[in-house]
Amino acid sequence: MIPADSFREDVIAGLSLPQKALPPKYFYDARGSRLFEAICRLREYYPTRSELALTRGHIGAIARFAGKGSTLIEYGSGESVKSRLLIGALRPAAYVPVDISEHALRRAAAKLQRAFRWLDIYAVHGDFSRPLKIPMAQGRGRRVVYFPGSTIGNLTPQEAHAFLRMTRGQLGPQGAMLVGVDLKKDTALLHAAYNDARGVTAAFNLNLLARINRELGADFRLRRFRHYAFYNPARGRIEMHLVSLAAQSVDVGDHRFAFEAGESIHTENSYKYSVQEFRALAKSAGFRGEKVWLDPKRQFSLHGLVAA
Ligand code: SAH
Ligand code: AVI
Repeated sequence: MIPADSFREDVIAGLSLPQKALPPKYFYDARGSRLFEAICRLREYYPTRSELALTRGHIGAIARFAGKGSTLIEYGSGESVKSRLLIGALRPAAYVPVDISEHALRRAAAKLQRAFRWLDIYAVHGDFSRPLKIPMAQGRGRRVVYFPGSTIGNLTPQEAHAFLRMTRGQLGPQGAMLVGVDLKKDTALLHAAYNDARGVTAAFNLNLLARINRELGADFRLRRFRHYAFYNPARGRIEMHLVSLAAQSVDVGDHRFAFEAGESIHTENSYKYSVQEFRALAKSAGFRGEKVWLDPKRQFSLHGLVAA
């Protein structure tokens, strides 16, 4: 379970910073998860299509790398769409999807169970940025951690390093990891992917304020904030912000926060890595980059990592 108090504490702490900020893991309430699923189907949002294409194109080699009959653990499993391809090819002994969004997790697990009746599924509702108890059925083969979607890009490089180190410990010397990582590319393509014409990404970003209003009794007026996303080439990341359109104050429970016109709340980073940059990060966390697969347009990468 995600304690309600941590949400309140994180929101108050984030809005008290000189550059106001909110953790992106809170995007994913039931509506947020549905909006993210809609983003994945947008013309402009290439990462999902690219990763699906590369997974389909290299599924044989990916399955040989990961090995059959393993325990497949997926962090940030969401709809578990890409996992279907992997499950079909790997025929794992068990599948452990982990997600902070209970709604997305339960829906995906029920759908998967209908599609793969022979599969043991242990759905874990939890936050992968904190120590988590993962049910590790004994004698269920090698452990393989799957972390697709470039969700690792939503962590800072320091957080990504800590996450990889933790996973390295969980996997043991025989385990393997498959990580989907969005590549650095033409900034116009990046800009379009986070500024779609239909405004779905804007709705996804603003939904965070709606969630804070509903769950924490806050009074954000959504029309007074605008979605703003841009690529920061010096940091190698997309930054998403919500910009206050006017001088205003907002109450979150007993706390009042003042906004100047033009002041922003930083809601998400989405880091983009070259193949070499990500391999170096994985190496610093105790992994060896053994394989890397790219889609035909070379927009997205899937890294096959083993313990160094
Ligand atoms: N793997 C899917 C979904 C990616 S979206 C894909 O590739 O399309 C990111 C997913 O990670 C969402 O389902 C979200 O609910 C989950 N998530 C984000 N932060 C999380 C955290 N700290 N702990 C657990 N799940 C998290
Ligand atoms: C889940 N994550 C990898 C997405 C991304 O691209 O950073 C979340 C997202 N934010 C805006 N659009 C999609």
